[in-house]
Amino acid sequence: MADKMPHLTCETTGESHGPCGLAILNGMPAGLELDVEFINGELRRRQGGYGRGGRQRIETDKVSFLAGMRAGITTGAPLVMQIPNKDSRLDDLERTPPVHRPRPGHADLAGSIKWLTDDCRNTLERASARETAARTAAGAAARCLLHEFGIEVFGFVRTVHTARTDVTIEHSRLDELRRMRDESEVYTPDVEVTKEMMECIRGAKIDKDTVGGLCEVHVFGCPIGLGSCVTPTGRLDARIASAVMGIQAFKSVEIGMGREVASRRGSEVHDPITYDEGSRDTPLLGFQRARNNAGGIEGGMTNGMPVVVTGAMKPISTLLQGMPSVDLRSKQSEHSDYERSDVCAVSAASVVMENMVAFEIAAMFLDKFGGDTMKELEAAWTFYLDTARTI
Ligand code: EPS
Repeated sequence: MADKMPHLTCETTGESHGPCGLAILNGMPAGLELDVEFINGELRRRQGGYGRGGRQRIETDKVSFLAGMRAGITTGAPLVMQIPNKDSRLDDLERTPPVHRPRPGHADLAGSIKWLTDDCRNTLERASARETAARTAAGAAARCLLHEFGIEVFGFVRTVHTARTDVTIEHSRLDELRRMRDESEVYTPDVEVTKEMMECIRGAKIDKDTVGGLCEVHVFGCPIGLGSCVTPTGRLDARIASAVMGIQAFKSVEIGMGREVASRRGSEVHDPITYDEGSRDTPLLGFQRARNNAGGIEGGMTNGMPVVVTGAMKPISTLLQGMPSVDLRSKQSEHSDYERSDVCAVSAASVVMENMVAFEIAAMFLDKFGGDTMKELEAAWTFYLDTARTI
């Protein structure tokens, strides 16, 4: 089924040990002030989290704008964002040698066969989660647009291995939750569970192993009607699922109650609708929901409730103890090669996911209201909300 081109697109390029990562955004309206401090703050958060490897001590990720911006304001031209790599050494074959023993779980094996070589290096350089620096910058830029319309995004770590927080995320407590999350070394707004999660990571490190976990993202303030039910690819949940699964090492994504819906009755799953004239001015336009099992999306469209997304990250596939593998040249059994890596990168992944979900929301926002300029966007948004309130 044909779908119209989305207004906002992003492509990235760059190798983990090449000179830089680049993000190229098409479709940003002219007249948006980009908060460079905010974008760099997200890049800083992405570099953090207990369990990261040595690379993050080398890099200090900061964005520079190569095109599409003038004096801090978007021009409407493609926006090109660059993040330099200090650890740039791709052409130095001694320091960045060929890799012949693929790591189970990594792109190494499939990529080397796909590109018809016994050296996994080119594959792993591009498959590396270093690429997520560029994507985080892109998502954070898109968030600058969402800020203008009061849409807020909050991501955190729900689980690391067997440790889980049961914290509830409420819009009214967002500042406090953000502060707690930012004080936690694993980006979970729960002091006690932070310690448990760190213990899981520490234990894995001692055993030369790795651990994964669940990241959760909540989006507050979306108007009713972002996304569409008329084409499969126009569905917001489909776009979010694609964006989250597109993050390195993610193996599943769920919206709201997620796969739990399969084992419950309809009356337990669907969120009853009531009407309250007093909340006519909120994103709900008065149509209240006492619960949010749908995770804010019905029929592929926002329903005014917070959008809630959970993504599962597998344990990093680079294990210090190695895993049974074969040498691609000799076909003999060998342990997989070790590349410097992380024991756990779930905290960093929660920042990437937060910004990826934000990017998709911004893309859908522009699909519905977008024009060439922020002025047109604001006019379309105001017209829509004013008209929706008459229904
Ligand atoms: C990462 C940079 C990489 C890895 C990690 C994430 O840097 P390097 O390979 O030079 O240590 O630390 O990437 C992976 C886990 C992976 O599988 O490629 C980053 O900046 O996030």
